[in-house]
Amino acid sequence: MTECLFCRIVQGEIAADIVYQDESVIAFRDIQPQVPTHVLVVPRRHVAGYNDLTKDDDALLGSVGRAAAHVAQLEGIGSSGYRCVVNSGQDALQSVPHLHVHVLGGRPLSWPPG
Ligand code: DGP
Repeated sequence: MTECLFCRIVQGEIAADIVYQDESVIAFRDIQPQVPTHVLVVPRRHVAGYNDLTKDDDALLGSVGRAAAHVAQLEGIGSSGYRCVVNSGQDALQSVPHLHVHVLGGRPLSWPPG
């Protein structure tokens, strides 16, 4: 059994509130939402993070990006605005080593981030 938390969600071993899925990605609500809309878009195939991307992942990254925009539309924040965040490594507080895009919105967001 895989030890990767998000691989286990992808495989259905751990429950999640799934808002969208297709052949390449799965999108589910973050368990600790930081804003009114907080969804994680995760590739089904395990990639640990941005530092691990190779040319073979170009299509995968495109699928994740398009899915994030689609999720924003589904969640009703596509027009009002939203932020896509990928935390990478210790200083960025990446806590789950499986690539994921945070789709954040539902209220005006400040800049720069903390
Ligand atoms: P990051 O810190 O960028 O690696 O974000 C990981 C996010 O994953 C964090 O916001 C909390 C969320 N998370 C952690 N465990 C679970 C879980 O079991 N289920 C769900 N839905 N989200 C989780």
